[in-house]
Amino acid sequence: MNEKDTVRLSKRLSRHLRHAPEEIGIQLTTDGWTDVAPLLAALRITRDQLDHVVETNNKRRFAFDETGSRIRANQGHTVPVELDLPVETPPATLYHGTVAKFLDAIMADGLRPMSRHDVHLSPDVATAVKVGSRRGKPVVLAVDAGRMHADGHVFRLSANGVWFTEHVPAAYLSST
Ligand code: HQG
Repeated sequence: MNEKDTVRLSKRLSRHLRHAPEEIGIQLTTDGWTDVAPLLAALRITRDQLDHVVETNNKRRFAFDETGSRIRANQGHTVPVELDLPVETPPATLYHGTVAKFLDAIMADGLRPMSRHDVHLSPDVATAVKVGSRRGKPVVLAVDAGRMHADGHVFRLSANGVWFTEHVPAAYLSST
């Protein structure tokens, strides 16, 4: 598969493993898994093609279970799933990439999960710049994760290095 086809398949997988499984007639378990065989049939792809996308994905967006017979998205769902991600102590500072038009609302209400399950935070500025760039000229906010953690906020870490928390009150945010 060339790069373009790989990215296209990655986007189809994200769509169906995070947002719209019913569109291709697959079902997700409560923890987000789906059987590989029906997925291959529904997407009309081979196991080799699926393996290639999972292995080469730049953000490790997908993971197989121990048996290799099930797959799930590591993060980013809008359908209800319980990923049971581990609670972890965050680094002192995390980052959130966004765009200027959201800043007034964010500084009034803090960071909210919007359509996802949690607020997504990045471990470094470069990653946050990429996240913000999806929507326009990126603006990166620093999150005082050390103080949030000390104040009792819970942080979870995905298999691909994205940090999650339920809400970041504006008092923990600053510009970078
Ligand atoms: C903004 C991609 C108004 C928030 C990325 C963001 C990430 C508010 C947008 C992952 C707000 C939500 C998630 C508030 C937050 N008022 N706007 N109170 N609080 N916002 O896409 O973080 O490539 O749901 O700043 O790389 O942009 O899909 O979240 O702009 O890891 O794997 O509301 O998606 O990963 O947008 O991105 P999103 P996000 P993948």
